[in-house]
Amino acid sequence: MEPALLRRIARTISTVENQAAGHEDILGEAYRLRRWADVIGITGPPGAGKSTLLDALTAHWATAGERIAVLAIDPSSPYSGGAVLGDRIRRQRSAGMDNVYFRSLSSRGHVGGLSATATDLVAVLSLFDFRRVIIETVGAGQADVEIHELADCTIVMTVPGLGDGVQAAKAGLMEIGDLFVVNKADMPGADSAARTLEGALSAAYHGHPGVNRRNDRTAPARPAPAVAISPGLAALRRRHGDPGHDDLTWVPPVMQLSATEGRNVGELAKAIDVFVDWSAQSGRRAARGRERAYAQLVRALSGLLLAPYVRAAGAEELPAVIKPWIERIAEGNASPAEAARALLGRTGK
Ligand SMILES: Nc1nc2c(ncn2[C@@H]2O[C@H](COP(=O)(O)OP(=O)(O)OP(=O)(O)O)[C@@H](O)[C@H]2O)c(=O)[nH]1
Ligand SMILES: [Mg+2]
Repeated sequence: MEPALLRRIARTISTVENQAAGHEDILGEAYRLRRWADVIGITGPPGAGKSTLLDALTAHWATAGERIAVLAIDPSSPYSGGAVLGDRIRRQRSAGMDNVYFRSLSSRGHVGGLSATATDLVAVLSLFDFRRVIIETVGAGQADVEIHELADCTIVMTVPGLGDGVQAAKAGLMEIGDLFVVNKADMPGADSAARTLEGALSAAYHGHPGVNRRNDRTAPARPAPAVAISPGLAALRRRHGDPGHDDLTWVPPVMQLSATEGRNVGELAKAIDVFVDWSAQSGRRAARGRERAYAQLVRALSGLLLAPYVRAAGAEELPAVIKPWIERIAEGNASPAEAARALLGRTGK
């Protein structure tokens, strides 16, 4: 990308982040785009090789001429400041590549939460013709859960010797994966880790890995397990389809690769495309989009509704409209719920 374009992207993003003049027009345009960049989330335990894979995938797509953005979530530890980020992000292959844009994002201090900010960022990057946005998260903590609401495709990564995938199950990662990767396949134990993961997945999914069509002759003729449906299984079926009802369902594949050697990275890139296509065809992408829109609308509404009552950041003074009610509550002359109803009645006029 030319320096002028890079500056324009940076300027546009800052305008939106700082809610400076013109940010509403930019978002207005971005949210009217028919299709955004595909958001690829990479998650897994610390040290699994997420950054190395992110770098390899980015280089793979950028070499093919695609414009790729990388969003790095800085954990903002109060102890280490931002210094951790430099260590966590390895960009050997994609660094300096022309069509790669890199942006770090602190996990703290976002009005309306990290995913609100990240969603706006994806929208804005889509204005600049980015084909994909890749996000790495550690797979633990609230920030990660939020980011997964945004991902169009989530890659869950594990490595041999972590108790063979049990670790992933424990961390609640089994539920969010669209694709599973056993990284460091250049080391012993990858086969057994992959088999254990496949075993765990086959207990919840029906069919062969990848796209399954109803009456698919290649799918093993195995009846769907006749167990009572747990909330977890119900969530998986909402996400990947129910073989009893849907024409198109998805069974997450387990792939072995070596991010450092670049082995199977091209195959993973292909699998991501297959999943994203399935997701669009089966209506899952649209369904996720509606869930996202719902969460964003609720956030936007609460922001607007609360604005007259919220104390400005750093200010001592309470907004005049709520002062008398604060006194009444503090003196035992009204309950908070009564005060809230009275205040809303007032603004409703
Ligand atoms: N042998 C081998 N080592 C790998 C592979 N992929 C990554 N590594 C190494 O594993 C270590 C951690 O890699 P990172 O990519 O930083 O892992 P990460 O998951 O991003 O780590 P955090 O961000 O700290 O959670 C580095 O020393 C990598 O070189 C692989 O395929 N094989
Ligand atoms: Mg990392």
